[in-house]
Amino acid sequence: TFEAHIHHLETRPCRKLKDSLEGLEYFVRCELHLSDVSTLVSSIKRNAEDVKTTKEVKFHWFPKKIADLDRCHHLVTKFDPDLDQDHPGYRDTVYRQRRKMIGDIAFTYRYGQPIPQMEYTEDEIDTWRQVYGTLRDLYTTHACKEHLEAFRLLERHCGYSPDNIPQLEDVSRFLKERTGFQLRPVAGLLSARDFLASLAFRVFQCTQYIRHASSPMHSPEPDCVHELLGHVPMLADRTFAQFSQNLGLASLGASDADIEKLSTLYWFTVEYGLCKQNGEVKAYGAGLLSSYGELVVCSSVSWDLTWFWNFFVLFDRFSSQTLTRSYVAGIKRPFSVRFDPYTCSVEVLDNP
Ligand code: HBI
Ligand code: FE
Repeated sequence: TFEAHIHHLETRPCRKLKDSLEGLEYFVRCELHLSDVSTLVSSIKRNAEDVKTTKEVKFHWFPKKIADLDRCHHLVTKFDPDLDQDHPGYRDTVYRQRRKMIGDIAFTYRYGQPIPQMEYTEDEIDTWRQVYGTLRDLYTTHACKEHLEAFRLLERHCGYSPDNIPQLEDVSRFLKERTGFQLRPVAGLLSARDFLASLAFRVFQCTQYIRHASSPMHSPEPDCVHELLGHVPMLADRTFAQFSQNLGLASLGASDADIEKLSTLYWFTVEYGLCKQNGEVKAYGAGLLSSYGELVVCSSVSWDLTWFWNFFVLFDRFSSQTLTRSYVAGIKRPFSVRFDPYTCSVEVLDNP
């Protein structure tokens, strides 16, 4: 079964069979997946004398090479401090100016440039110190082993410490060596389509500003605490890196509805994923690992809840296999994509 949207339907007397009362011509304009066209046509053919079709192929533009990510910069402004009245920085013009200044660095950034170094203020480092100290203590008992292992390396090699906000360029170089992932700066919450597209190229779009000082333990939008403490350590794991890239590849050129599905999958794994290691519930989702309140409660979660089992299954084999089979297989595209690691570009293969 498949879905088709009829935009126009018209019947008119058949020109060939003018004298016959039965002969009608149907003129239909509809929208459907290219991969379903042949099924539709053959089912109509069973009832109609003759079927003529013209088609207009329509799918979303997507980046084909890594430098095309310069065009993937569409932000969702819902949670940014200029518009969201609940944002802790909404009434703080100094904060908003600072955040805008850091955001502008991301807007002018082009692929291939080094990520500009940030000089953070004492206040910003102070916010960092508070979250860092609190979360780091919790990791020992609450974080999955992949996160813990990467965190140790980041402290040794990348300037992760209570008194220093790591530089994105250093972190990017570290990840590149570990899993081929790299960072690029982004000005705020990116659209799901652009965000997922970057993952296809093993690029993680990373915010560089920090949350408001009045709320060190929580931020309504992604900030560098969320990215550096939550996402980055996981991206240093090979299996997780492959999983992330697969999500990204599945998103290229997908319909809006399929992007929505992939975002949901992303949400329940990359952001809020839990897993069981040596009989204990551990967090691997960045939303948990970067938020005190959520990290504390997640280990008291009852593992009997079946929906948590689903997270576990996804985590345990969250490499290509599970995803490709169970989820990505449900996403229909009139083409398939293949990543070429030598050129960091995507080959588009037309399905026959
Ligand atoms: N944008 N900067 C940024 N950071 C994220 O973690 C992020 C994003 N946009 C969308 C997103 N995450 C996901 O929640 C999914 O919608 C893909
Ligand atoms: Fe995130």
